[in-house]
Amino acid sequence: MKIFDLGPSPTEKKEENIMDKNYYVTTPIYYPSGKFHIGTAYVTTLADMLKRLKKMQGYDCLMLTGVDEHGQKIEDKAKDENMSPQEYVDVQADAAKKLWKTMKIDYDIFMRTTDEYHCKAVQEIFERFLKQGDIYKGEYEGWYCKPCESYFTETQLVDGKCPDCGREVTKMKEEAYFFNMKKYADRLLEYYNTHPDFIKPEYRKTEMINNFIKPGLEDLCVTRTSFDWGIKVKSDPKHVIYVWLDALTNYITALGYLSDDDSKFKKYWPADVHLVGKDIARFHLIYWPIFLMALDLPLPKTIFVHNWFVMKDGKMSKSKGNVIYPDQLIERYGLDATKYFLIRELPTSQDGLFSPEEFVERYNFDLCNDLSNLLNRTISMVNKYFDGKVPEYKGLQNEVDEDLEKASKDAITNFENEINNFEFANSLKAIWSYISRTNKYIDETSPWVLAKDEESKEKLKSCIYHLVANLREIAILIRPLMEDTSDNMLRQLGMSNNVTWDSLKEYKDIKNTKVIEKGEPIFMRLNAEEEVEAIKDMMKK
Ligand code: ME8
Repeated sequence: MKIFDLGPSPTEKKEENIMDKNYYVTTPIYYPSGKFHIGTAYVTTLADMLKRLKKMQGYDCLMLTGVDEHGQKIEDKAKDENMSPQEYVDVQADAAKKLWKTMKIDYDIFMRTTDEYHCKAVQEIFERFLKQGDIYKGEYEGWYCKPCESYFTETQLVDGKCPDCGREVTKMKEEAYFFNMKKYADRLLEYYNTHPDFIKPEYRKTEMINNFIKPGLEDLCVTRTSFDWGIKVKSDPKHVIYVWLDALTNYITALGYLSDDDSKFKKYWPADVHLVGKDIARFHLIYWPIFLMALDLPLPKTIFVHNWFVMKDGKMSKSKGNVIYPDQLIERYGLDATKYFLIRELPTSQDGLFSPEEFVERYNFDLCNDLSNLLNRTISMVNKYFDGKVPEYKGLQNEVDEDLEKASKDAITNFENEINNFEFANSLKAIWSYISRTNKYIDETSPWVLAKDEESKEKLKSCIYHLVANLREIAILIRPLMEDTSDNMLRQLGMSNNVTWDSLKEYKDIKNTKVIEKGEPIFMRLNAEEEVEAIKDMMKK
């Protein structure tokens, strides 16, 4: 029985539009320069959540992540470690994969830019740009930021320092190839203006226009001769291709673009969403679309720019001793609590704060008090009043039931709306306000009072049914982010974990269900003081 209409399911949509059944989500490919902290783990967690959600909704999904292995930074790092660059990146790529395994990240492709098929495609793309006249040879003189591997003009510097990372820059001159960005500036602006979903959130578009496009796009230097570790220009091998041209194209080479088998490219391109951090917005919102225009390829449907996790004393850095790594949190508090915190605490409008106090508070209030206790109280009442057997749906007994069912419907709509608006922290807020509403329902209906009077038996059945139905719905809603918790909840409720997004339509259909005899807390209350100290210790290590 369908109780509310979620619109056509993707399976129904398939017939209408064959393109709609695919979903391609990407993370940036990481610099393999050491352990990933919680900030860097954020975007992969988010991509994984979106992929799992779309998968539950019936889409054919593909998630791409990987490592960005070329460039001077990597060459230098390898030297520091007494390794060849290839040895260094091999070790780092394994470490990245290990973390994603710990975090149960369900990626489909792990890109390594040192892979031969990628290098070959990048070389071909470069030659095509040369042939088309988009790339020309010249001489470059400018202010170079080594960590960012970027040149800047005098006017782009901020207080004489790199505008991206704030570090020292040096004056350098070299023969180089340039990409004629100016040629595409008007087309890019036109594209921004005619595609409102292209850049999210909207304010990032304004930043690009005001800071880079309006003042006049500079042509981009796309080769280097000052180092070796990169993809060589086929027709002029003393030049190495600029790491960003190499890295950005991974989104299409990973799908087999320019390879013998480009079936994935045909199926999944253009990407539904590229997720990128604010520091790399310019590369994705300006250079990448221009490269794609030059290749005559469609642009990704959306590029979502996220903010950063910062600490009370500013950016995370080893020298400040304020770095926190996801595996440390996972080991002590579990995967789902860690992922919940990451998505819940990073708003779309500003940076998010990581503090040990906040982490412990979210754990104790949201996960333990609100969610875990709701499950526990419900299971114990089903056992106490009905020997563990969940009563069947009894219809609405009163206004409170009516209000609760409306809340159930709203929770799904609100969650989906927030996701569609790229408000991921708010999407969790929507679920948790539903959890609070359900907790309040227990107080409003006072089942322990209903249980005393035989005449209110039907009301008691309805009350317990609603609690179980809400918990089942909550388990489905949190599933894209917290699958283990969702599994655990469904198991305790005596239900199958074989659920899809469409299962949300079965709110009134729960039948023949028996909950477990004794509920098991899914999150145990933490001793706040002790745990705040424990997290502070992790940061010092
Ligand atoms: O930028 N909070 O790689 P990367 C949130 N190789 N996100 C953070 C963060 C923080 N504190 N610190 C870093 C690169 N990030 C390039 C990408 S894509 C074609 C090439 C994010 O390893 C950062 O914003 O430096 C970026 O999105 C991601 O971590 C990887 O950063």
